[in-house]
Amino acid sequence: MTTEVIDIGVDAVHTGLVGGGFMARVHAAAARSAGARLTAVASSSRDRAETAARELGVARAEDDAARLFAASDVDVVHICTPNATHAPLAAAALAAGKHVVCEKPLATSVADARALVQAADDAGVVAAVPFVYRYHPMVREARARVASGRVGTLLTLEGTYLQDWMLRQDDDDWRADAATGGASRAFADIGSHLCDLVEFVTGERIVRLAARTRRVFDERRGRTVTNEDVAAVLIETESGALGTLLVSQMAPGRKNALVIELHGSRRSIRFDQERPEELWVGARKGSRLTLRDPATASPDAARLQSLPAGHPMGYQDAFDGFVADVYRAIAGEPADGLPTFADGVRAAVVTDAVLESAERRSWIEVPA
Ligand code: SOE
Repeated sequence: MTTEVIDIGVDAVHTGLVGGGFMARVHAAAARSAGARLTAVASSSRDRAETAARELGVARAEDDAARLFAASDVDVVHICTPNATHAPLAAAALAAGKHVVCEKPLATSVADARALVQAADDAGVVAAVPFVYRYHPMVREARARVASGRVGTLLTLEGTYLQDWMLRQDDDDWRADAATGGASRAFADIGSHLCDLVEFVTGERIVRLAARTRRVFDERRGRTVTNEDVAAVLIETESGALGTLLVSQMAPGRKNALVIELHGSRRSIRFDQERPEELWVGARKGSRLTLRDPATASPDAARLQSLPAGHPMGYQDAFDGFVADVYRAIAGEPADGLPTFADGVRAAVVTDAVLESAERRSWIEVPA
């Protein structure tokens, strides 16, 4: 079955998708909202590809990603497949000269992630990783306030990213299999978002860390599990700020609870991904809850507000903002704060440091 696609004009970006799961749906919706024409979807079998095409409303189904990379009616490829396939698929798409959006983790090793940055540079294309929480307007507001000095010198910070979809032993997913998911699961999957946000908002690198990880179940549905369910990390940033990060996919009732709270010498600031319209600004006197409002926001936060104040924006809007910026970059327009493959390398470096620290039970210097 094919679905009719509305051609919105010769200037539309032509998008191809690889993968047909939850993330592919989010990418497809974002691509459409950015005005792209979705031309094809590839998956690992004919059956899966046709199901994905039907569900995503894409006209052409391919059971071989290579055909999608070779297609002349595809400008940009979105890779939404299991982690271990990201690097080879992204490398092949870049070799074919396509712009690439690759789900995180960009690769399951630092070396592979670095090779992709080089390949993207050589190809001269846009290569982005969806660290999409950067696209919540109130995250930009927090970042602008830190950059302007309103928060003061960073003293401490606290970050948590909690989910519960792996709580029970019979909860299973390809991410729990090191062969498809990689050596790290919870940290690579969601801790990477948290570290990206901490560094993006503070403008500071994490320079050293001490981590403990925990695997609650060694086996899930007959599958031997070797990667972690939980990670707790002490961190120090380049200015000497100290912080803690807690990452778990086994926290009952927490669905996608990403929170960062920064404490500066003048103000504190707190962003909660499940309450994305708000920013808590703490002060010794007069703490306030600031609501999203284009009329009062910093220019960077205002530019990402596709809806007026009081009309709540959320996860999909952040994704839409990210993909719109990718397509802006493809058109040669500015896209401030776009997370690129270099940010994918950074996430791989921090993830490696967490695993190494947990294994050696010691502090680790995180390479720049
Ligand atoms: C699953 O943990 C997941 O879908 C992540 O892979 C995403 O990156 C996150 O945004 C939501 O949770």
